[in-house]
Amino acid sequence: MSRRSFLAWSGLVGAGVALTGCSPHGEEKAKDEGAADATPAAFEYDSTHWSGCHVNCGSRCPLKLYVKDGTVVRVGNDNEGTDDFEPGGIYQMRSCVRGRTNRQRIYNETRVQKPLRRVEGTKRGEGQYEEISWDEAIDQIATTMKEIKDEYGNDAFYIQYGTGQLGGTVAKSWHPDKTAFARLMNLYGGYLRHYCDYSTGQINWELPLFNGDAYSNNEVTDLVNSKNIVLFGNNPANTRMSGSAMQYLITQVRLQNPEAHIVVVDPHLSDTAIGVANQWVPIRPCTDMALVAGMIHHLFTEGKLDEELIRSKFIGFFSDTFVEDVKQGEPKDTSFMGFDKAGALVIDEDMSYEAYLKGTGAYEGTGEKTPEWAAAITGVPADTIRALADLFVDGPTATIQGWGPQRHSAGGNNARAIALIAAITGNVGISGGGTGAREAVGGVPYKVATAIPTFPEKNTVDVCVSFFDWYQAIEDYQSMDDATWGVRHINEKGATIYAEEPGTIKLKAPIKFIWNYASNVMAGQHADINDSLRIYNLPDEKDSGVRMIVTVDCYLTPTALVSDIILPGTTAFEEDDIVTGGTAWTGFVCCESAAIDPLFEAKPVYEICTLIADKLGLKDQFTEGKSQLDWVKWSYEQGVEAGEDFPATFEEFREQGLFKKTDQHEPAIATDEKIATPSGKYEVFSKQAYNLSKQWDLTCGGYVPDDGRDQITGLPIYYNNVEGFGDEATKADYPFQLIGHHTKTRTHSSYGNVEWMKSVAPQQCWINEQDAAALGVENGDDVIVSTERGRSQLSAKVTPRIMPGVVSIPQGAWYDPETRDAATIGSKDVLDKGGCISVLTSARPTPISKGNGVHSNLCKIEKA
Ligand SMILES: Nc1nc2c(c(=O)[nH]1)N[C@H]1C(S)=C(S)[C@@H](COP(=O)(O)OP(=O)(O)OC[C@H]3O[C@@H](n4cnc5c(=O)[nH]c(N)nc54)[C@H](O)[C@@H]3O)O[C@H]1N2
Ligand SMILES: Nc1nc2c(c(=O)[nH]1)N[C@H]1C(S)=C(S)[C@@H](COP(=O)(O)OP(=O)(O)OC[C@H]3O[C@@H](n4cnc5c(=O)[nH]c(N)nc54)[C@H](O)[C@@H]3O)O[C@H]1N2
Ligand code: SF4
Ligand SMILES: [Mo]
Repeated sequence: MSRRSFLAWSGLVGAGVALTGCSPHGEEKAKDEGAADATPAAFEYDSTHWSGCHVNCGSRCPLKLYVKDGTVVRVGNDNEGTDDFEPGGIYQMRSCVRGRTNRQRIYNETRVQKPLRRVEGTKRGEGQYEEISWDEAIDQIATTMKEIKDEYGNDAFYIQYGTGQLGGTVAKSWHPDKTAFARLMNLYGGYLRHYCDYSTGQINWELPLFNGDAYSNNEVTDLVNSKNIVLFGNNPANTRMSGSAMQYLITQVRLQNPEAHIVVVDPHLSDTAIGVANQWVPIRPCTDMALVAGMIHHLFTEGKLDEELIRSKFIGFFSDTFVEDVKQGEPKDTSFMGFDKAGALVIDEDMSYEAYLKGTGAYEGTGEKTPEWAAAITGVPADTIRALADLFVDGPTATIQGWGPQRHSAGGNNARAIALIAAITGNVGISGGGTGAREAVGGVPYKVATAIPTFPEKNTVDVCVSFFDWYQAIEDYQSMDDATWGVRHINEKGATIYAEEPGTIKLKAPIKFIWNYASNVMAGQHADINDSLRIYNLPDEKDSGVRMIVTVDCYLTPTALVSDIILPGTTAFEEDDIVTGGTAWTGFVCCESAAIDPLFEAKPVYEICTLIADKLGLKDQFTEGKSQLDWVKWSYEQGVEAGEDFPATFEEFREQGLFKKTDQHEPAIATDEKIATPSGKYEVFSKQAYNLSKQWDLTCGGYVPDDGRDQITGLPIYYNNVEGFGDEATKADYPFQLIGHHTKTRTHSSYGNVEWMKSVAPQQCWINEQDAAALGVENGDDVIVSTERGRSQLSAKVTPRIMPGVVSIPQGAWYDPETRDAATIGSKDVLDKGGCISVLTSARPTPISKGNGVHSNLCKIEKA
């Protein structure tokens, strides 16, 4: 049956055609479908099924699949409801164009068809696999798990970050602690957990140093009340593309608030800037904190700041109260960073923001932070800085930061500084203003269960690592403690706790076993692929080297190819599940029914975990007698119990599939009544951060060179960060700042194997016209981009839409080395021909959050 569906589909595009390799046919087909839109009768189907796009753009759009003879013949979107954007309106949860291309994901040439095992004696990354049966695969996995548990205990197991099935409930892949694997592993005694994620690595911990909260902001619908809207590195035109999401909302804001002055501060002229902004302020990557200092210097010297507000609600700004101020900011217990049990870390010099602005006190000799000073660093003209600053005191002014600014080697200081300009100008807690965090998108949630129970209380592993640092736990777990790598305690509720004494929280075992479910992290979305390959191929010894990597994915991704066992996973369209979402005044729940049977030998992850549980003697506990569909029903029942107005029977609920609701609430306004910092005030100077700077070993136990380039600073100031604008030494060989924006054709690496998407916007390195001219590079020329870590080839997009000195490679393209030869695996000289930025990025952890500063890179460009 499955095989037949597959062939039937290939018949649709021309028999014998390589499905992803042949764009001409794909394109023709795309045109046919366009024509079909005008004449719906042009395609035939015998059933429709609600399903959804579960990848991690976050929107989880419902999709309607049309099936004929067991083959998906069309993927449509939500076409029920209206197009009205208003309180009480139920508008369509329309998917983006990627979602509509899912036939090319279901019937993709790269699908994993059978369980595969790495050929013995070959290296991870070489790509040599043999087919094995499901029985053999499950047996080998369970046997290895038992061995590892006996030798190392549960600390040696890791569930990798993976978001390809973020939208699922039973099939959920993110958060890893809410997955079927977490349920299985907790029943088995537990696994090493990680804190935070690739999205918000720095802002999550470092914005709260200033205001106690990384995520609250005014609901996006409130932007109709703003006089000015300033977006720092926020590009919803790319990152929130669904018809129900932010891009739609901000377009509505443009229409409904035509007077608003919208500014986008971004190194590249993003589609958001083009689509809705009045002004683009090009800025050098990771210099926003210098821009903010220049702005505040201007406002302060012009007397435009409200001194009373600052004295009552902020600490660490003024020199005269500084020493007393910071006493209030002392972390009181281990729920805060930098707890100083002995009370030894006393400050008696002036480290206030005022001193910083003036270049006095602790900052003697650093000069005044005038707009001219900021201009030299940021590349933003001083007059533009002054005019931008004035917008914040002529409000209400909304401040929103995307997560680009924080994904840098000093990104936490960016995040804090952007929130500082919003708060210090009195824009927090008012309609039309906002906190400077990312926008809040609202929504009216359905109270169904969105994850199966996972028994975290059974997890015996009480320490956790940063999401970004698992690689070090393969190579040298003994170097990892709280003061070197930010290892933390984790309690039954999953809350992380800091050390009472620096250096006392340690890992107990190396990572020996990794589950990769719906994750392309390990040879895709992490960083420094070459060094990662070296780490994956370390010999399996007592204290280092991984023993087994198991990947469950639909596709033979670069990460699958570093695994020992690859298991064919079903796509979301081949299983039953339930998904929720919504924005502004709406919410939806979609009860999804498998549109087709699993292709080839693919299995749903719940079934895979059940098979393993069975081998481990845990089947009954794992399933509680429930099938996947029973869990979907259970989720529905939770909704009924919580009072949702659902049909009386699950069968009717499932039959209808998509439910939407609405309310008429006023846009939520983020308040500053309760600030969850130690002082309860805005901490311009963070004593927590200052203490860490004294307590922590910023070389990460010797992993990072002792070059003073990683700093933890009490104030959110600009410093000469790793591979930043001021890194003159590295710039001698690698003169360009390289960032990597999230692009429209993919969600990370997902959809990266869809020919229709590739044909719309090929993978290209954005480079300014002046820079290209100097290099003799023309639009469309192939270039090789290299950093100290690797080389990648792709074509150049020569454009005025990126500032000179900066280049950007859209992140998420599939790593495609010119050779997978065993002898050169992990070599920096191997050329990647996929345009994959992760060959170029650095795995050096950020100083406070131990996260991913992957937008901070210096590179050189050569014509290929
Ligand atoms: N189409 C699509 N949508 C997605 C995703 C995807 O891969 N594809 N991924 C989803 C996920 S999981 C996430 S976390 C979000 C990611 O959302 P973001 O993290 O916000 O996306 P980025 O593109 O990394 O960064 C946003 C902007 O910041 C700019 N930028 C980079 N560095 C700086 C800086 O130092 N200062 C300033 N001012 N700007 C800077 C970039 O040029 C970019 O335009 O998007 C989500 N949506
Ligand atoms: N340089 C750089 N790196 C980055 C970022 C950046 O901005 N720059 N952004 C980071 C961010 S914000 C994030 S969130 C991460 C995302 O990193 P990942 O979570 O790895 O995201 P994807 O690349 O989308 O990989 C998802 C995987 O799930 C698989 N998958 C999709 N659907 C299914 C399914 O139904 N079943 C199964 N079994 N598998 C499925 C896909 O094939 C794919 O291999 O990347 C991070 N990496
Ligand atoms: S990728 Fe597109 S279809 Fe999928 S959830 Fe995101 S916006 Fe929706
Ligand atoms: Mo993300």
